[in-house]
Amino acid sequence: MFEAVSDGGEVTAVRPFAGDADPSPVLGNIPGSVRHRSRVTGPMVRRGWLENGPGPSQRRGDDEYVPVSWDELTTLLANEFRRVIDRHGNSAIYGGSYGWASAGRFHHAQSQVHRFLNVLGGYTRSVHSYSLGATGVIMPHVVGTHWKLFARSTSWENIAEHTELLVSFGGVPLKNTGINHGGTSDHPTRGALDALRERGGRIVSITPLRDDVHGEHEWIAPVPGSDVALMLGLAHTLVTEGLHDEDFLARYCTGYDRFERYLLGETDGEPKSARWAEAITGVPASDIAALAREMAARRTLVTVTWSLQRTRFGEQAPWMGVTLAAMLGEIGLAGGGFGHGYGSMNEPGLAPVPYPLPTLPQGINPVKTFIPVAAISDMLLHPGEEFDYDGQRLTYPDVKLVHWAGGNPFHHHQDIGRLRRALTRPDTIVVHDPYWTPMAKHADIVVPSTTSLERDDLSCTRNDPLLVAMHAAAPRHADARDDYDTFAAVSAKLGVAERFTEGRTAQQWLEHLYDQWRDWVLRDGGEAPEFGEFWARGHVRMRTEDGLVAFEDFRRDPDGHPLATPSGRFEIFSDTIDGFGYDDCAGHPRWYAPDEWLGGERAERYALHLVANQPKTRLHSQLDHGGTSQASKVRGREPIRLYPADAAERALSGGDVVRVFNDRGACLAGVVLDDGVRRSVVQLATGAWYDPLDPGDPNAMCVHGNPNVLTADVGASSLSQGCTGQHVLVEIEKWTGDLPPIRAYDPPPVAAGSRYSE
Ligand SMILES: Nc1nc2c(c(=O)[nH]1)N[C@H]1C(S)=C(S)[C@@H](COP(=O)(O)OP(=O)(O)OC[C@H]3O[C@@H](n4cnc5c(=O)[nH]c(N)nc54)[C@H](O)[C@@H]3O)O[C@H]1N2
Ligand SMILES: Nc1nc2c(c(=O)[nH]1)N[C@H]1C(S)=C(S)[C@@H](COP(=O)(O)OP(=O)(O)OC[C@H]3O[C@@H](n4cnc5c(=O)[nH]c(N)nc54)[C@H](O)[C@@H]3O)O[C@H]1N2
Ligand SMILES: [Mo]
Repeated sequence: MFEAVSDGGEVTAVRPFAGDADPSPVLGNIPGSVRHRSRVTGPMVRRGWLENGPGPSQRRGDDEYVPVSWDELTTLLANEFRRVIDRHGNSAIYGGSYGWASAGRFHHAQSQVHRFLNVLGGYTRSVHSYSLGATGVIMPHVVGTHWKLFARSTSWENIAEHTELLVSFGGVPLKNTGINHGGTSDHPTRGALDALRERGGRIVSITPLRDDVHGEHEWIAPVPGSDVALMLGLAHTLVTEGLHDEDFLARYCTGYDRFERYLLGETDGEPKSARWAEAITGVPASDIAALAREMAARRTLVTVTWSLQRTRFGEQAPWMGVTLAAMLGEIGLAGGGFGHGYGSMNEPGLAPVPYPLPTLPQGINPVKTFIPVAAISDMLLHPGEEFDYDGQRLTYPDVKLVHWAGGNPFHHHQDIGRLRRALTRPDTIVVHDPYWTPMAKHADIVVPSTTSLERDDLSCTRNDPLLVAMHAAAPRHADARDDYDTFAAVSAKLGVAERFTEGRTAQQWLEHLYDQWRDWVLRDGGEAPEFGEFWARGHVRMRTEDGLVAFEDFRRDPDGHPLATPSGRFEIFSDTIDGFGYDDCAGHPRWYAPDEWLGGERAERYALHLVANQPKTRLHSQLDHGGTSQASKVRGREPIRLYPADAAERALSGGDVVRVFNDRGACLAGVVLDDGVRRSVVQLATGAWYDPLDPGDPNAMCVHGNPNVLTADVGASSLSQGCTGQHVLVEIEKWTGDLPPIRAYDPPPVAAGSRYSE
């Protein structure tokens, strides 16, 4: 949350929200963003599509755009929806439209597009997120929920006061806690960790990057992707030394005994001892055993960041994390137990609001076809084929129209070369975005959206006490429109305007959603002013449930407050998952060696493990052209951090531009040396806008540094099919050719003297 200072139609400065203990540096990207040259200035249609009509095309990403009027654009859209629905049915529309778009409860792009497509009779949707693809499927089987693990987690105050030992897989990176969807008014993480240490608490951070925890802590850097082996080594020490809590395991868990047989090697002849773990993780067995003993001796919180499940076999780390915490027996006690996502977002540890938030109703989708969200390329490339998902055999639909509003698949999806081939298949691609992102440059119909800075809206999020009046800070840029207005206009052409708008203007919707929310507050015994007063005041404070301890009720009364699992207990062994018979996700957590890791054969060809984590300097790809993001670039390229000795072996120095490559693709990046990076690991954040050297070649090198030209497009497992973009093996070499210019933020070629500009 911030206050915008504007001048001449542009936001020129932002001030963090008053009272925010630790505002996010990402705010520095906002000034200058409204009128940036990468804005889409008006409705545009790809020339090939305009001239030849809908159909598969190799020209996407390498064509000229023709400006059209808003009336032409909405007519083209209405006709194309009618054609696709009449000829192919609603399941031929893919409207998953994954992405973060921007804050604001009413103008939220995904809610808008889903509501619109439901009014038209529905669409093929997507389930779960790139954030939590594996967790979203596994944790309901294991703990009966996934979102409550974050939204109703043990509070930061409680951790600061009671945790003696914080053992964090993935660290607690402050860089990520700047962010929460819907805006966030305070950032308590830094203060809580400092307070924990001042009290004598200790932090052990298990991660390839030392700066995943700020300040003093113990850093353990196992081979990336080997955390489950490390956890098993810890668990093995607990059992063999009699340090596990048998009462807890018997009372609150099911299936521990079957897991224990695996742990002790009774099922496969291989005890998962600390020594066994040392061979896989590179962490000395004595350190593993010592840590296990300390964990048993002190009030310990085991946390797992979301990054660990954004990998192949990603289900295993959170499952094994819960199992380890269950063996320690402190789940449900102050400062102890299990956490998932501390340091992944400014959500775990923050107090939730007890009633619903203002929400645009999305309507009902009568189409039952869906895909796991990260199966987008697979779906487009393999219509009619079957695949596994959470115990079901599903079939990919034959999608003709792809509709995206508020996301950037060129940021979020893996193996961009494959994605580009997939995007040649549909008849029509529609993209709403304020900016000429790479996805917009692959669209047939480009709808210029306003940014949240150009609209009035309401902002809030589940784990923040404030509901904020977002006053527009600048007039609409050029010929951009609110997505709501576009959908209303297309609905009108299709004769369903009343169902989409319910007769309300955007302003009336804000008041309506506010009034509905106000009723909930008043019924809860709280206070909230009338809309007019709220709007003038700027924000209103909501009640929050402070001081939560996760699973406290369950611990106190497991029969009265059972978990929503088949057994009502933590499922260390799940009969349900076991019954699926998958060879990549068994009935209990176990170690699987991935392909993209230093311990396998592939590392002989590509000897560096690339961690493609979240960027410190922006939110995903958003405002990559902004001040904070640009300040981090090295000769215009995304920084790649590496260990000095790894650089020396390749004759590289800080400031060099390198080619990062494997058999899927290549990108350029700028070297930053850092001895806080584990040996043989390199770190290249996501979010540099894809910038192909030759836009006509799907396998072109990205001259800017987008790691998703390198990542593998494979699901976490048959269970979840979750995104695995966090890890990939690469090699790097010095770039000795001419340095290609960065064209990522330039608009594509636009036809001159068009009908529209005349
Ligand atoms: N390799 C690798 N890949 C990853 C990850 C990883 O760890 N490694 N992480 C993944 C994760 S966790 C996530 S969440 C995804 C994020 O992927 P995305 O959410 O797709 O990324 P964003 O850059 O946030 O894209 C949001 C888009 O919405 C647009 N937008 C903003 N406001 C509006 C609006 O009002 N209307 C419209 N129509 N558009 C708007 C922005 O300009 C931007 O293009 O990436 C995933 N990809
Ligand atoms: N500044 C900023 N903050 C963000 C976002 C952003 O784009 N920018 N995106 C937000 C979103 S949508 C999400 S989903 C969350 C994502 O939250 P996460 O997925 O937790 O975030 P990452 O930064 O990808 O990863 C966190 C850390 O995990 C470590 N790590 C990677 N691989 C391994 C491994 O194999 N083992 C261990 N032990 N550690 C490993 C890395 O060092 C990395 O810094 O972040 C949110 N916060
Ligand atoms: Mo995410």
